[in-house]
Amino acid sequence: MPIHVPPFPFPPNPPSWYAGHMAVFINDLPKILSTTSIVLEARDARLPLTSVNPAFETALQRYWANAHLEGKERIVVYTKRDLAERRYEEPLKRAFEKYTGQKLMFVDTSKPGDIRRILAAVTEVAKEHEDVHRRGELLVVGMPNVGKSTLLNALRNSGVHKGKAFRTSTTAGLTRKFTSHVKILEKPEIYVSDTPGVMVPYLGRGTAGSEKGMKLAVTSGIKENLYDAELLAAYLIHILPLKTKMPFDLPHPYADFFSATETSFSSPISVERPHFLATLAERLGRLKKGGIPDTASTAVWLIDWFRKGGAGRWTSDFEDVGGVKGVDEGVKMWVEAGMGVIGDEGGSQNQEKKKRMAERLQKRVERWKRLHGDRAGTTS
Ligand SMILES: Nc1nc2c(ncn2[C@@H]2O[C@H](COP(=O)(O)OP(=O)(O)OP(=O)(O)O)[C@@H](O)[C@H]2O)c(=O)[nH]1
Ligand SMILES: [Mg+2]
Repeated sequence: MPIHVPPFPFPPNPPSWYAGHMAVFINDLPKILSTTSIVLEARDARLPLTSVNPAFETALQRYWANAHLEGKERIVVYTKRDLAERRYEEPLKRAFEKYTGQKLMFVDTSKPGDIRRILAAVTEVAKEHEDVHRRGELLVVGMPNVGKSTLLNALRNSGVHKGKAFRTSTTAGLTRKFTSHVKILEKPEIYVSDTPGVMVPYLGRGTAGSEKGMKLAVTSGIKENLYDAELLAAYLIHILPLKTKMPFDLPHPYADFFSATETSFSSPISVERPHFLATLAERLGRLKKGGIPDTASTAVWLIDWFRKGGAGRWTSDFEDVGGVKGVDEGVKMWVEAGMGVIGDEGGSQNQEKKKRMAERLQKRVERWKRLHGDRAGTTS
């Protein structure tokens, strides 16, 4: 029997998270780019489109296009390859090359072989431009928690056999300051700079914006506690059956969900009807006084389980175009729609709003610098 999946009741007004340190970094980016020879843009392989921040694209186009400095290159790296579906890699490579000219690489930062491939690509670029840049200056950029600091530590370990230089965390937003000048290779000489993850200031209107936020939240790409855990768990429960083919053998939580929902799928799943969470809470023995299932703590457990790959490999963003066979079409549509840049409706009111927003951001930049000092030479 085909499963009819009703739409998820997304919450209105998706929260975004554009912290002071992000505004500071974007503000300083032109200056930083002037001394950078290689930009390593990190994205999350589970969310090939959602994890792209158009701010970097804009900055590169604006500040590198007329820089009169040859030998500047960008390398796009999708991290967390171990958690994503491998069959998406080749179609994504082809589509991105075709529609954006970007050459993609995929990496599991814990795999030395993957890290050696990235280091080889970086070395090749540095060598190619040695006559222009005596040494390579690499800047990593990307959305929060995609694995920028981990990737730099791994490159350094592979290149100069040294330990961790950058702090890492399972939650988004650890790196808050620009940290420059860490050597990752002797010959050719290559130095790297770590940067704070930068979110998009506005996730977008309606379901599309809400879903973007939820996807980032379930993959820990957005500040913890912006979303209620039970709401996120409900979203997870909603998307997992669409993506994963699992045997229906209990005690797999998805199997529980599947059998629970098959009988109740005719009405929309709502956060108030947490069948699956209650079943799972019982199975996990997470009970409150009187034997009542503790769905709140079970929701946290479920999200953690998913983030660690419990549901298996998972790649999103192409559901609307039929999954992996629709990658070409999905990337094409996304590029034509402006690569995730949220609509510029034009008009004087909009211009006015933009101006006010820019002024507010500038104030936040100044305040953050007053409180935390300037970026140069600081570490976090
Ligand atoms: N499974 C998996 N986890 C990874 C990979 N790379 C990084 N991580 C994990 O992702 C989490 C975030 O890593 P960080 O290096 O702190 O991420 P970041 O991009 O520097 O984050 P911010 O500084 O907050 O922007 C950590 O728990 C890492 O262990 C990977 O390839 N696979
Ligand atoms: Mg970091």
